[in-house]
Amino acid sequence: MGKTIIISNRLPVQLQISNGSITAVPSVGGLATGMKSVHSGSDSVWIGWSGLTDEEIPEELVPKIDKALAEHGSSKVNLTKEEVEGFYFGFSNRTIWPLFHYFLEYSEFELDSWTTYKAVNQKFADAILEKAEDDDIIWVHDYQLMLVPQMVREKRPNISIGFFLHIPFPSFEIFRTLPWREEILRGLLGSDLIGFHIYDYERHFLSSVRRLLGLEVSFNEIYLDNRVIKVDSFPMGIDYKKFSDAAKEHSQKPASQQSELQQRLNTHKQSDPEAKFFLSIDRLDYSKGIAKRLYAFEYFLNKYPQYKEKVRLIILAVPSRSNVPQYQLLKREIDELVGRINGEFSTVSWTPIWYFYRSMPFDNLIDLYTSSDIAWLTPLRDGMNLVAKEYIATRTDKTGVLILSEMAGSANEMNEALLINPNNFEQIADALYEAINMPKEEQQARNELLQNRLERYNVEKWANSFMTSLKAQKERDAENISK
Ligand code: ADQ
Repeated sequence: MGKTIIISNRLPVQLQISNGSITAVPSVGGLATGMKSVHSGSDSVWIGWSGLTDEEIPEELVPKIDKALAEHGSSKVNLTKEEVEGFYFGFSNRTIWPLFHYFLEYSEFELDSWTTYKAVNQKFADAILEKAEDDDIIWVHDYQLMLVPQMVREKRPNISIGFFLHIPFPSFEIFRTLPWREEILRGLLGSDLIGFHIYDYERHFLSSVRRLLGLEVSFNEIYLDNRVIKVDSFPMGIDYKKFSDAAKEHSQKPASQQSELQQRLNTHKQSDPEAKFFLSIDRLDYSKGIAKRLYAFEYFLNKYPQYKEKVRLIILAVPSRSNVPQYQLLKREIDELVGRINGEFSTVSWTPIWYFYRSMPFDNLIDLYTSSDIAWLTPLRDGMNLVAKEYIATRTDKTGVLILSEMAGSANEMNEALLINPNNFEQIADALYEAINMPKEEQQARNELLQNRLERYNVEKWANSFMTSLKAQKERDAENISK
């Protein structure tokens, strides 16, 4: 077996350029962590975009940047500002992202951005081909790179290629509206193994392959040009230990070492031991259902007025894709809603919503997870949703209630949470009431089951089981060829 080549839109490191010196800082995201067991040592390379366009990188710094990236086993694909515009902000985030999250009305079908998407996918494929040997294993990630598997296959028919989609794959009725639907399917089918978070996405994909391409599909295998392509689900986990260890350490910190945020949270708790914190953390994205959640909160305060001055909703929204008009509109809608609800309900001693629009350091994330009685996550569609899993991992004394949308992939594995339909305000208000009043023993019994599962199926396990399945698929193919 040769080396492993991982490909994703963004590299797992961030470049920092100051006064002519370059540093590559590893990203802390779940994907980078999960891939550690796959991407380590000298027998793997990660190919992706650095986050800086060609125009932003001074020519003379290129060798230094390449060297800094190489130290982290990374290699960059160069993209111009125009390419990022058409490929990333255009086709990826104005066409595929809304469509695959069932926001058909937001999806723009523009020939120019499709053309750029194809050209940039070819750039990624060329970067792989430059480094790939026949016995290498290639793992392509996510919706920005769906044409890459076939582009590589054309030049290297025998190489082993896996693809994992981090977002939902929509039902046939939605997917069929895409003008370039066949090309996308053919691009993916260059893989030997195609992975999704859950069985439903797998099923939708197989149905589109059958109905749009007329290919032979048996159970979870597709037959194409003497190749067998396997489709399977691999629910992504989290770095459980990192979150539970951080929470344990956090609980032992003396007050003098606590963050300012933590001290404020403590002050509020101490002033009213019956007060409850509801927490929601998401990228500011229409798929996450933040606006609906605010309306549901208003509904709850009207239905259960006894909780006025008792509950507080903490919303942490991380800025995301702010170049895309839909995200700018959403930001405005949320700003207005928070203002209106706070204006309507606030008293001199109580502000119902605390709204943070920013990214927070890891320690503050832990402050929020460990201080919140209820995590309330209501995506309208979400491939998985790792925040739900992170919240549970930080509950060292096993208390806390998770209210989770049934439209999140993670709901499949988190039956012990209170699962809700994010469009049903009545049900949500009742779930909040139930969560506030849930006996401690019941919270602990539910969380114990959840924690055991999350600890076992952590992100490393996810990465390893995908790789094991991909290798097995290759071996089977090799046996078939030699027969
Ligand atoms: P996302 O849509 O980004 O991921 P999610 O799975 O919830 O959604 O992951 C968000 C990550 O960002 C979490 O690890 C969280 O800790 C971190 N984060 C959130 N707010 C933060 C903040 N303010 N500061 C710092 N970090 C913050 C996509 C898909 C998901 C799928 C993942 C993984 O949309 O459905 O679960 O990929 O496949």
